[in-house]
Amino acid sequence: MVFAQQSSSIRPATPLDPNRIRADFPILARHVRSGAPLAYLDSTATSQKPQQVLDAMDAYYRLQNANIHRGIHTLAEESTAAYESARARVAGFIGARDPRELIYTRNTTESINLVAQSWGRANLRPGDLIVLTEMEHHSNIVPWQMIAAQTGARIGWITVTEDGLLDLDSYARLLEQHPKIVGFAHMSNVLGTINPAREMIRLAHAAGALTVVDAAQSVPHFPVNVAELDADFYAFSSHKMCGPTGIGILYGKESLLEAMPPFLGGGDMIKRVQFDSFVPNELPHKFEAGTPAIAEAIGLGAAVDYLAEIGMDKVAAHEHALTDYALERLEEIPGVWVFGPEAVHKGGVASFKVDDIHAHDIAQVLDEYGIAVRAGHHCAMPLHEKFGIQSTARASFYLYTTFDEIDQLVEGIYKVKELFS
Ligand code: 7TS
Repeated sequence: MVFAQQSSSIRPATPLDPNRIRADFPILARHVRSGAPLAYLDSTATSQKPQQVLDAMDAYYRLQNANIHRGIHTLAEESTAAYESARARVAGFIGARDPRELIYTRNTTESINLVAQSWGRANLRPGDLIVLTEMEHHSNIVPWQMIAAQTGARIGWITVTEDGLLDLDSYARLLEQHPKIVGFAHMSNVLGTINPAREMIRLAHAAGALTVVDAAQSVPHFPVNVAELDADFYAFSSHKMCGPTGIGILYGKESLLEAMPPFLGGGDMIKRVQFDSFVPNELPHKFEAGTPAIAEAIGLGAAVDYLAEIGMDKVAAHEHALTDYALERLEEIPGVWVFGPEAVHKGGVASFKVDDIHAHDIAQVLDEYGIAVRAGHHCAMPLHEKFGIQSTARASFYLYTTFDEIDQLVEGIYKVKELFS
């Protein structure tokens, strides 16, 4: 039998008091299963939402609800102003020069599909090279496989090293073949690796390629500035950054978006329609066909205000302290192996295996103790295949995560080991 040891790990300093932050998140007070306090360690899949976001959406539906860009009555004007104000605040949050460079989509997945279909159909020819990395989420793989099949383009892969970093030599070799576009995750949702985005974009541009960055795990977790990064396209989801589901962002440089054909057709995205033709609308509306997720955009605006008020540098430092502590504590447990690089290269993600116990069994036992982790391939099957791993359990951290929850996880893993020994 294996017992939890009294840990000698020291809790690193953090600029945030997660217990104060937790007061903003009603769901975190829940108890689950047999009454265990919830330890929500699945924020990489989706984050929890603070009262401020819930209130903004509730107030919108109670007081302002109307369709946008269509009416001249008071409610329509207020709804439109709130929807556009949220866009401007998100633009400020990521350092975009102009809110017109932000397209509302449903999520990261739709943002990347928009680039692949709209930019890809107009620009990719047979034999053209698309460069991706082996650590991508399916949402930055499948849209490119689809457009490659449609256009005859091919995909080349930046390899991942044994320690979970990108092999930049393999990137250099691919760049010598002059790819048209390079797509990569700013931070991996499995390994936690934070990739050197600025340098990778600089190298892509020097080789004449555009870049599309999957920012699903970066914008929620550390400060980003798209203008400094010089990113061409930058895609992320509201639901992972304290906002509601159903809304995401595609940032694109104005000149690129201007030149791209519309993605979806319908109302709002046109200036004029005749029986035989249409004239697309101005940016950003050209890419926003139909009635959008208005309350959700307003919720995303409130989420961005919430995170900005706390300070993304503090969120990042808190998660870094948690990750340091979690990796140290997990590695104390006999038979536990953590996937990915050392803490210094990593955001708040720990994907792990325990002996040869199946990840779903781990997650199920942990759930009995109130601990929510994800188990599986985390929508990165090629990465798991490369490393010969079926699945891992994954704990992930956010601004409301406490050191006590990590201790709770460690205790839970000892219980798992006990049960399966
Ligand atoms: N890219 C990365 C790096 C992600 O982590 C995710 C979601 C996506 C893209 C897709 O985001 P969506 O909002 O369009 O679905 N990641 C996860 C995860 O790790 N577990 O559940 C969803």
